[in-house]
Amino acid sequence: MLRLAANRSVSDEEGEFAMLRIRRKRRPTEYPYTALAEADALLAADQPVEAVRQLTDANRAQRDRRIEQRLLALRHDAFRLMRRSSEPPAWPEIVEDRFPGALMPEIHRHDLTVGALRSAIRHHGSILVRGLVDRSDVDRLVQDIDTAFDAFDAEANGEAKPDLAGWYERFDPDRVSDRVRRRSQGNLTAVESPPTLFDLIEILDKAGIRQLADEYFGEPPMLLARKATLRRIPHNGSGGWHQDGAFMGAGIRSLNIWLSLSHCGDDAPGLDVVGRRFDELVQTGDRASPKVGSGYADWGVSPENAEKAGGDAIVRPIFEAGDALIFDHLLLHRTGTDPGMTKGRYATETWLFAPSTYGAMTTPTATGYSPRDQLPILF
Ligand SMILES: O=C(O)CCC(=O)C(=O)O
Repeated sequence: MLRLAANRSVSDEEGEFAMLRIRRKRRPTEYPYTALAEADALLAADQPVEAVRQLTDANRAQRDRRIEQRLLALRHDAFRLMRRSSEPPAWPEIVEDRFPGALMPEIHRHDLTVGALRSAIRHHGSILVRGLVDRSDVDRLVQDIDTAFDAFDAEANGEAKPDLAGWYERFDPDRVSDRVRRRSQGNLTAVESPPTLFDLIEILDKAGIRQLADEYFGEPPMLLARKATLRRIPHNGSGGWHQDGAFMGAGIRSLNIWLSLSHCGDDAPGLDVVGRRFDELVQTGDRASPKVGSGYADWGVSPENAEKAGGDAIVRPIFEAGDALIFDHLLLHRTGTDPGMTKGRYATETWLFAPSTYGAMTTPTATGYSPRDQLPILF
């Protein structure tokens, strides 16, 4: 018998190749490979949205980390491949104020319509929606956030924890976020935990957010991958006044679904909000402005300028778990803290975006890199 390498014969090698062939042949007939192969075929046929829909159905029926990872990659591909108009749909010019006198209009989830949303944002800057998400979904997201943070920490400390596999995965297209600093402030990017992202999208869908955002924008919403955030901030967590449009681009169309996952605003950090509509950016770049979120000081607004812009209209609502504040990139706000607070707070921040306004989010440079680009992906 022909010897190939120490202690290996042709029949050994043939046996291995045969096993490989069997494994390869068997793959497409087993879950999740069947579902993944179908999604690949749809992507090759230029149907990424259908591929995301089918993989979502498959994962809903049987959760699988490989599907959740592939879904994220597909969402990213889908935005890059989609044919986008650069003409934003016309918005109504005249919008009635349905909440005269309110600093922060407040409604129950059952009354959340596109008319109420548009009216509140156009005239007051935001809308507080009570009970947007129910208790079991709140519990699921809190558990997901804890697991995602554990997975991030395990990876950062070089610990192998097989039970946490897939719960933290670096999203490579984001080449700029300082993950360690964000984590130290109690923040993790939602797309970097594909199982959490899956649940978050499912839960917001169930709450009617997809349809609402679609009607509001007049086009299907995209999700801003660099900006969607899981928050587990400590009792003394803080953040300065800002408008997100200062670093995303003031000319975009956006909606942030800020979802509280624990009681906050009195004993735990909530949100301070200027209860007014701004149609443009207020003065930034003040030397006194603190560093905020993933932004830089020149995007923040100093307390003095915030006070000047809306001092008599600053509100700090009390949120219960499941309540949401919906606003856009022009709302002036900050994390609302007091030295006497004793509890931490869980929340998610989901920024949705109208794809026809992508041009206003990019500032082309010689290298092609745009620091404003928050990496939209299919929602
Ligand atoms: O959760 C927080 O404390 C800050 C939220 C925020 O700044 C935002 O949603 O843009």
